[in-house]
Amino acid sequence: MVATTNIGSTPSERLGAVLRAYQIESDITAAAPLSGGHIHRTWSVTTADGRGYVVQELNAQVFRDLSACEENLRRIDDLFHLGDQRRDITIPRHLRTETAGLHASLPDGSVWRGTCRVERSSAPQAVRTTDDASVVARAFGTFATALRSLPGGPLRGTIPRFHDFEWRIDQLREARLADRTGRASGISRDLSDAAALADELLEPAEAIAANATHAVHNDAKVTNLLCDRATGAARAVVDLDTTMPGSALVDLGELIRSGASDRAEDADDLEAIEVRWPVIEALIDGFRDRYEFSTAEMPLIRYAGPVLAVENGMRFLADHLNGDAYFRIDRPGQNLDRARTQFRLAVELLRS
Ligand code: GN1
Ligand code: MG
Repeated sequence: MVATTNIGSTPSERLGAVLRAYQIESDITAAAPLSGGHIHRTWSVTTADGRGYVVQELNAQVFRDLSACEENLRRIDDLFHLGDQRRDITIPRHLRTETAGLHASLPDGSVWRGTCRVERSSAPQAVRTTDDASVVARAFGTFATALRSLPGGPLRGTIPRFHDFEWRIDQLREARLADRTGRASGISRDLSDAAALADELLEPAEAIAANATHAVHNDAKVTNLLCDRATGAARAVVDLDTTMPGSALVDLGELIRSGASDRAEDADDLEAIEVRWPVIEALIDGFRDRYEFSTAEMPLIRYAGPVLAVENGMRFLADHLNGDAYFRIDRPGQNLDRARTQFRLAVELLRS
């Protein structure tokens, strides 16, 4: 169900229109963009009555089935807010429109989603210590286990073939052949690195996909957890649009590829990228502390990080070839740097 409302032209007028769609009439006193996501645009908004919200303008090119997202999010919201609340993590509570919809659409065609802000929390930019690693991995393990008790059958798929490794290989090959931006000849070394790594990891990637039988987060980057600013304790798992059937090994792999190094995802000093084995161990132990892998999954744990690094690397490289149409960039060459970082991480992770 989508609500419409009048819209102004400046950003804060648009944000005001979004809040009114959620029946929030109090004036906005502060609004700040939240950086980090590559797909949606996100703002933190404070109103005159002292309340805080997070609103997102959704990228409907990437999420083409917004009704699947909305249905899933409603069920996940109910699980965390109406069901058993004794877990040590939650998710931000979704705002509802007058007709109880989660999405609000403005007359300019934009579609929005809002949640209550989780106060006194922030997303850590990186895992600094093994203790940080345990906190974040336990939180995502708890999230995956909580989803096992979701009533009402499987969640809907929100993006088709999202973690289909072989399809990501095909997409990269197509991008190289189409060469829409003429960039292919300048990155032949990266393309051959990608091909070699993809070849090495195709078999474990397919074994991981064969275990894709439960609802998981599917984008379990370490920055998708909000932690208490004072204590560092996990508070809320965020960025739930891709929570759909998948493999918990994918979530663990995302944690490893995003937490293994203390360098940024788009670092350009590749030589400085080192993987921190004690951190990786803490990520694996923390996740397993809260989520029980099957015996078939256990031998695949060691491949989870490299598989997800290469999968993301292939996606970044394909997007670089396609003219940066999918992942938002702040500077030219950023998707190429992101791809190189992922391939470098995979090589380091495979040294074990
Ligand atoms: C995207 O928007 P964000 O940063 O949460 C992407 C993930 C990638 C990630 C890489 C829907 O997530 O799959 O792993 O970038 N999300 C989508 O940082 O494609
Ligand atoms: Mg995401």
